[in-house]
Amino acid sequence: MTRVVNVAAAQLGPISRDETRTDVVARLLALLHAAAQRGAELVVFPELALTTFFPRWELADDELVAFFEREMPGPETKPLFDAAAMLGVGFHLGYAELTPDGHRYNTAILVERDGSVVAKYRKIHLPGHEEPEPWRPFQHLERAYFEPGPDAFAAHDAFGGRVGMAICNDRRWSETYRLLGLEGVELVCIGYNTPIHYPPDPDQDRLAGFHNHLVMASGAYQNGMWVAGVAKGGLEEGVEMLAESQIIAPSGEVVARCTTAGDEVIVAACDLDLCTHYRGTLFNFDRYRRPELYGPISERPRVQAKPPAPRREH
Ligand code: CDV
Repeated sequence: MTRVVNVAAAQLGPISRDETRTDVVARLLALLHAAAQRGAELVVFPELALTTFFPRWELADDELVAFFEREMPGPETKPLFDAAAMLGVGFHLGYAELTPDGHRYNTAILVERDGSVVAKYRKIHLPGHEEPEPWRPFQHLERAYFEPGPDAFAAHDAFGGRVGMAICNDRRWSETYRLLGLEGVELVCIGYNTPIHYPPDPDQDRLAGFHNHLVMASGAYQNGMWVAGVAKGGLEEGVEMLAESQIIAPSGEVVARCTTAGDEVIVAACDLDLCTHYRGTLFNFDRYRRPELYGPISERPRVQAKPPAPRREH
């Protein structure tokens, strides 16, 4: 018996600052229904999918909390859970989480086809800066607005397989996929918000799409897992965001890819048993890895190169 899961990447186009949660949830519902009509069982939404990408601004505390969810589901997001249960379609959703004791995380949840929350993941690798940097054309204040997730990458038994989650910048780090792979993850859901312009080194701008594909495809191949990478793309509040959502097989091949920078659904039949082809052969972790020699990966680097000064624009 094959274990094929029909996975949808539900890419979002830009969300403006004045769009309400209700407006955005209506867009998510339209994508969920479109995905269900195409046979999807799991719909992957992007990082921070309920609002505009607010870390681009320096915000006062009262402005900031307006972008956060105190409960999940809450009154505005409940229709998504109800629709999921009614359609029998699960989803993965990124949002800004404010805990009852005041912690702020960049979070994603995995919801099963009956509308129940299977698992929560809080972003481990937070990019950007802690303080406003006025030289930048826009800010990236994730390190000011969120605490790093305290929990390790994990595998969850869901959708007939082992599913993992990572968020945006996590996808650039090989440790993310390897740790998920060691947990037996067969499909990893990754939402992202990636400004194409990278102010500390604008030479990287032209490579944004290439790097996005490179890291997710190599992570899939080197760990024998499916990767669903899903963007919030397009021109959002004056900042061009990378789209190029894609679903990648354990072979490293892209099996479905968005062709717009707007709201768009792509669907792929993901055979989870393909993972064992790679993990049972070339990437047989137990047989071929040499973990006794990998200690420095989990220690702080002993020799640290001095980081370069940011290449500011004039
Ligand atoms: N939301 C993100 O984590 N964005 C980063 C940008 C800042 C490089 C990313 O890795 O795409």
